[in-house]
Amino acid sequence: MFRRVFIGVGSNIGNRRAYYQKALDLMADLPQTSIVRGSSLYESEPIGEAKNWYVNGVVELETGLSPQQLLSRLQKIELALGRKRTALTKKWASRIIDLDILLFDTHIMNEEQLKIPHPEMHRRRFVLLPLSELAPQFAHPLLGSTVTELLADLADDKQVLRLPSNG
Ligand code: PH2
Ligand code: MG
Ligand code: MG
Repeated sequence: MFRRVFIGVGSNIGNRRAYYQKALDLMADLPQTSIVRGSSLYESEPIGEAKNWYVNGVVELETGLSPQQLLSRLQKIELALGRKRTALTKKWASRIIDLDILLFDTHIMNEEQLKIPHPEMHRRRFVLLPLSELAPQFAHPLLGSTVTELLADLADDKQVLRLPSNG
């Protein structure tokens, strides 16, 4: 059975757009998985201690992988792109690439290694803005509000700026 999944993508070190594109290419190569659509890219003010601004976006996948299988594949892609293991343990550290499962259909999971929906997604403009391009009416499985509603209620005042698509 194929599931509709949304992945949050972020990079704030080095050639951020190149890492972003490479991550997309590697996700497209995953077994039983295809990319449905990608959002525009955004440049976003960092939340947390990192100083570099991020390039952020959201990618919609269709996958026959389980949530655990997908998580482990995404972690392999992060490492293949050169993300350091130390950065995996430091929550707010800068990173070459960060691939987060935001939504996995309407699944709810609350395991130590994998919480779905992503526990911070409804509080982050850099997630909700790109997600609203792809799935504005998608209801958050725990909160019931749509992405559009979450965006309207958002307290996050950090800047999130859409990048030109060819720039
Ligand atoms: N990711 C974080 C912490 N802070 N800030 C922005 N703007 N974008 C991110 O992707 C991001 C962040 C932890 O994953
Ligand atoms: Mg993250
Ligand atoms: Mg992550």
